[in-house]
Amino acid sequence: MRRIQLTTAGESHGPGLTAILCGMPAGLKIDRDRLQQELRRRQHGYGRGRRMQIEQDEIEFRGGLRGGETLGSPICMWIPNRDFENWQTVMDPLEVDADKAEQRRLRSPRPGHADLAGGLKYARRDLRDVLERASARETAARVAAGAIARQLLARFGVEIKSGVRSLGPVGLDRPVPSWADLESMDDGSPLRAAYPELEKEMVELVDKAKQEGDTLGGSVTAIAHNVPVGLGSHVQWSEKLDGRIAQAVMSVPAVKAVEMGSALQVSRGFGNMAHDPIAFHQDLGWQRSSNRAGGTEGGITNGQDVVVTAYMKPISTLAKGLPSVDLDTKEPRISQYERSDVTALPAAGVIAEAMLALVLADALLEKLGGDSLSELEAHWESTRRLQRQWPRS
Ligand code: EPS
Repeated sequence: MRRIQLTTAGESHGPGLTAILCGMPAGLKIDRDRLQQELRRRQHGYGRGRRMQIEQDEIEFRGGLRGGETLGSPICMWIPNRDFENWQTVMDPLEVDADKAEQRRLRSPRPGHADLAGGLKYARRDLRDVLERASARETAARVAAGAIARQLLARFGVEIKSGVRSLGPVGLDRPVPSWADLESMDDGSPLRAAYPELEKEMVELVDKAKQEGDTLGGSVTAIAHNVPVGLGSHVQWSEKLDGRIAQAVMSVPAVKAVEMGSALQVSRGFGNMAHDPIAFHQDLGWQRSSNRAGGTEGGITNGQDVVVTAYMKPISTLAKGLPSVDLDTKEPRISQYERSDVTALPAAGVIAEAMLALVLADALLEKLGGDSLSELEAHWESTRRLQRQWPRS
């Protein structure tokens, strides 16, 4: 990112998570309740494990705000891990009980998780040292930071939503959902299905996977609505907004593919069915009759909804395990299991929203410049005026 920087810290069963968000303008009022609401949305979802009954992600601000308003300085947020009290002897930052740590040592890596590659890379005898940071627990910090970004975007009329488009094979034959689909779905339903009529079948599939000690993936679509024209740029590969969105969304744990708009569908057909016809309306301005591109052309937002779908592999921690090897004996040994989720797709949608918000806020700040919200708003007005006058100006 160019104007915003986000650093997170913290282990899954350590004392807690920190997010430090730099680059936000001064003068933005932060609604803590809305931020908490995002954290609650991330914790919700059918198929989550017992951990979600332990955690109650509560945000504490430790820097960057005064009286609920941003100061332009780094915003530091802290989310305690309630589970830490059950893990302190093993996960204390300064002193651990060697026997207990040995008992909880991870020594048969899970295929698909960071365990083996991370253990080799960082030369850790206990793969827990990798697991703890690779855990998707870290995404609570991202959602907190994303909630600040979306409060900035909201000042410029941008809204973001998401829904589960498919789970395993269920829903794969459906088109990528539209903003209208996401507006009419029930955000609080068990699986946050973008097509509510699929919810029952999805729930049954999660139950089946759970019974069999297995896991499930699928796809989630996040959409940003009312996005200003002109974020990102065609002039340099690294500035293309679709590339920046793809990187951010691909970084969501277990996401292995990212699609803008209806890319998969259009890649299978001819050009005459792949693009979004251009029209001009005297009162409404530039119009499109479809949005197959997903809101960017040439890496620049075109005023259409920004539509991104993330494809998530099934979670790699299976109750029944997967073929692996014991690090000490080098003998075959099924990968270790303590507890985990069957699927975290509903949460992945909320995390994808947060990542999209961070990228769009970054691109908005880059486009408009300014250190304070009032400066940004003044720049926004003049940009809009110039865009309305174009190409006469
Ligand atoms: C996770 C494993 C589970 C999830 C966790 C991510 O945790 P535990 O190992 O403690 O049962 O619940 O997700 C969260 C804690 C969270 O807040 O999302 C993993 O291995 O990625």
